[in-house]
Amino acid sequence: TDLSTTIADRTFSNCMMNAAGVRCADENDLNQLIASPAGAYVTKSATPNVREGNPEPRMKSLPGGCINSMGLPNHGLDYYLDFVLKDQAARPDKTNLLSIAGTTLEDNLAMLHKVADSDFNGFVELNLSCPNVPGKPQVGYDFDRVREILTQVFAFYDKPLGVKLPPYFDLVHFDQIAAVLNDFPLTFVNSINSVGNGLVIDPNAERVAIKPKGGFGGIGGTFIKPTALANVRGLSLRLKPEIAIIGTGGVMNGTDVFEHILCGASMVQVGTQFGFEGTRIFKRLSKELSAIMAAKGYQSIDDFKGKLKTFD
Ligand code: RRO
Repeated sequence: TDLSTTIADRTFSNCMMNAAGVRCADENDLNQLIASPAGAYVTKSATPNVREGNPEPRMKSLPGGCINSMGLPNHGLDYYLDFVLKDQAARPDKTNLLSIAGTTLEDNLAMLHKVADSDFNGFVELNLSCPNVPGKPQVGYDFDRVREILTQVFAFYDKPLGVKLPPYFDLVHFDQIAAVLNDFPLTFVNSINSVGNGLVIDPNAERVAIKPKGGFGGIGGTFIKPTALANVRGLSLRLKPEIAIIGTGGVMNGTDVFEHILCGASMVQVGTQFGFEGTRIFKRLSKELSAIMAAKGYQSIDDFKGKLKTFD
């Protein structure tokens, strides 16, 4: 079976990759992704300068999931831009993703100018959905602000760019975000980031599980799959066809990947479970997805992408 996928004019040898933030913060992590069957990698969301992030403990694993309030710890844009430029020179046929997450519009514009002026020809994933920087709301929930940001970005940025979105929970919000996104030449949208500001507690200790923000943090893992699928499907039904969808959220096994693609995803990212298993997960998921496709007589992901059936 053929697990390759295409977004815009770029072909990826495998439709699975890491989700930003998980095992992608330094060269060692990124080199392991390059050596794996993943079809691409995305780098840890970058800010203009090095950031320490929030105080520890800032991540807690749970059965089937996790809560995090990392607070955007990263090596700064130059580190990731240097890495992707070197990799691009070594492997010119590969497309990878550079995630940026300025905490202000000015930071995002400054980083995008730097990327625009560089030789980078991969995809930028503009993160509009980090839930964990104290005092900074998730931009993706402010539709007018998203329009303002994209207006300023596309005034000068003309390389492939997508946005990482937070989960939406009302169909009216799907309508509203899609109406904004459809007004711009986006290459992709990635749904979803972690489900923001959940609270995990330890009943024995009668205490929260992580330190930042009084214990509130982004939730990933099995519990968020229905929300992720709803967002992939909801956006797939509303976005113009030129905008590809990357599906992220609750992917533990090949069936989960299959479901994301049925909902309309062209590429599927793995966060929490990739954190648990490391790069060996891509071999397992590839085997599991291939087995499902073979049993159904599907040769390529286009045979079922977006073809979810309803009762209507
Ligand atoms: O670093 C983080 O706290 C973080 C980010 Br930027 C994000 O986009 N999503 C998330 O769950 N954590």
